[in-house]
Amino acid sequence: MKKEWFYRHKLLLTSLLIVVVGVGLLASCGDKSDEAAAPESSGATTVSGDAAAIAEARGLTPDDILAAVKTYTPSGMYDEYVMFASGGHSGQVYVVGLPSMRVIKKIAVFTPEPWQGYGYGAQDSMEILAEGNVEGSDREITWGDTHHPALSETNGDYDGEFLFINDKANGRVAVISLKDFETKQIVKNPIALGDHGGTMATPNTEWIIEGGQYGSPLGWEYASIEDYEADYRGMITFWKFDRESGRILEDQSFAIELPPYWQDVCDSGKLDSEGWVFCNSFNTEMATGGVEDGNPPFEAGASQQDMDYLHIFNLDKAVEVAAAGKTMDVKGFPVIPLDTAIEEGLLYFAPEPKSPHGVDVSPDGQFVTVSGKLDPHVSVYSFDKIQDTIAAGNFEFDQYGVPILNFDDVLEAQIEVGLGPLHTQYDDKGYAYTSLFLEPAVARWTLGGDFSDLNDEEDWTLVQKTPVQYNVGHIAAAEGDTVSPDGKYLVSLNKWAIDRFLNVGPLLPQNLQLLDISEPGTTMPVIYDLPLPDGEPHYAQIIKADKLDPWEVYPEIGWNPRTGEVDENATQIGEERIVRDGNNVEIWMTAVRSHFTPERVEIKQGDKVTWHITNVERAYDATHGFALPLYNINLSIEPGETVTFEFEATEDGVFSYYCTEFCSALHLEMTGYLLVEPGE
Ligand code: CUK
Ligand code: CUA
Repeated sequence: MKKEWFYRHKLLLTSLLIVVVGVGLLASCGDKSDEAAAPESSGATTVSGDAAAIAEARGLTPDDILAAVKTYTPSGMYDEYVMFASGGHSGQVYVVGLPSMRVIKKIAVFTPEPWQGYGYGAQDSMEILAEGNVEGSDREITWGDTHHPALSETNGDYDGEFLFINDKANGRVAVISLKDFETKQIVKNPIALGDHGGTMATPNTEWIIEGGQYGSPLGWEYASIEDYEADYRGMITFWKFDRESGRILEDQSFAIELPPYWQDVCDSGKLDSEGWVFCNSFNTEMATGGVEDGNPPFEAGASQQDMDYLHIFNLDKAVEVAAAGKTMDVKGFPVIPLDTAIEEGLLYFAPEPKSPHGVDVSPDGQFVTVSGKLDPHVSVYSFDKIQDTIAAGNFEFDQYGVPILNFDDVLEAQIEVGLGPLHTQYDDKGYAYTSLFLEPAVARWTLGGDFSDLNDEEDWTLVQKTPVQYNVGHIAAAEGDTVSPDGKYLVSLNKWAIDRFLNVGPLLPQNLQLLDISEPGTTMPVIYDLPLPDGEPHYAQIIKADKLDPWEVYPEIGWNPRTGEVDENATQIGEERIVRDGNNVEIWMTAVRSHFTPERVEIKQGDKVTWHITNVERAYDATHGFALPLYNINLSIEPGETVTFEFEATEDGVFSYYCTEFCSALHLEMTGYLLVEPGE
């Protein structure tokens, strides 16, 4: 059957290959950014029949070949886009090139990671991880559940400087510098143990949004679940970000107390709606579980009502109210009380159908798209209508006194897109895209308003669906959260992968599928499958690669990546030394191909050791590792970097330390002895 088909299409295949290669050759003669310098063509000029034969042998269709041509990235050619995908409960972030879908890096964030020497002795990483522990608790938290990466923005466009990400499990937010793709800071939310509506950045990254999820007493003090409505609360936190220091300023941040509905995903307003923030909620029923006591289970109890509440925040005003000190203190953190938020006009609700999940502001800031998991429509709210309705002051109120805007007054359109709509993205052609978890598919529909002029299609109409494999959560479009999306590519972050890859046992990878959305109309093919062998990547953001400008090596020898300056213990060649002061031993070491200096460190059991290593290399990619057995020390020292680690020499014996990166032909000789003489 397949064979027959092939012969019928052989001519088409061959001509397609010839066209494709011809185009490729033309492109390779054309302008190419110096960054994307590819190796010279090897001189082959025609496609022999071999390519068609290979395609036949592999059972490839013309569409497959087209997909390959769109994504195949020869050795040395660079990708056009970079995707930052959450690593879910791996507590990390993945860096993926588009369109090749090659995984380029992972970034350790909430979880120790040995390759990067993150959390295995290196003081800077130990301190960052420790920042994420809960104050007043001696428990160490060594993982996180990352959901929503947010690139820093300038005037609503990704600027390539910083990345933020939340930890849903423990209510934390991390700051990553895109100069070295390393985590610089973790802040623990003092008033909540979990979060979900984070992270999102405001259009100039003044504020990082962290919305809550499961209701709990603020500060998680014990309160009986029977007193849920009285004692449990929701929250949203606004973290002040300081671009110059590259840090969240905890003492300039604040939260707003909310009713104990389960706040879900949030998005920042932009352009027209800049200064406003939108979050979904579900379980406005305030179900408290207890199926074992005869209560409705959560999945039913939290889905009884037809409507939940879109939360609409006036952030600009909230900042003023917080600055005026109209806050209460929860665990040392300023929280605007719910009553104050209502009085000051910081918080409004709009009904939203039905168990909503995604909320996404359109590129012009004019529309807010909400998807109800149990409703086949997306509901699109107009920001202007929201403003008019607020100004008219015609409200109902929920049981906590929060003003509720009339649904029909603020709704712009409802589009039936399919089953289980979750998240929406936008492109440059006036389309919106919504993931359909249950179908599973990605739906393309026309966004009305200013965008509709670009299309022949009707406003607010479903145009097409592309099936994906399988159940899709978020989707991410190129520059899709900015004021000027690029279109071109969309990645479907699928939760189920069942028959897409070889069987690797009961735990499967996630399937990230690349869709080509460059053609208007009804074409939107899947062109690549990336199995991601790690925690579930909930959301991703995709930035044009040329907006990133990371360092190749650290700016100066002795750089401390945490402080962003030369470390006081930076050690140049010739300055290496071991200094003893009582039973404190301090070591200043250098690493360069292919030796550590010193190569022998002799100490006594019980000594307190402080050890600094400076990689004095200036060559790109000349990273050295440092591994010390039994003491659980493992470092990655990038060119120019100074790393410090400390330990107490409780164990005597002979310990070979060695470099873990195969850095030169004599890498195996890059080693040394730590000799710990037994104490009395
Ligand atoms: S969430 Cu996981 S698919 Cu945390 Cu944004 Cu929707
Ligand atoms: Cu340095 Cu191997």
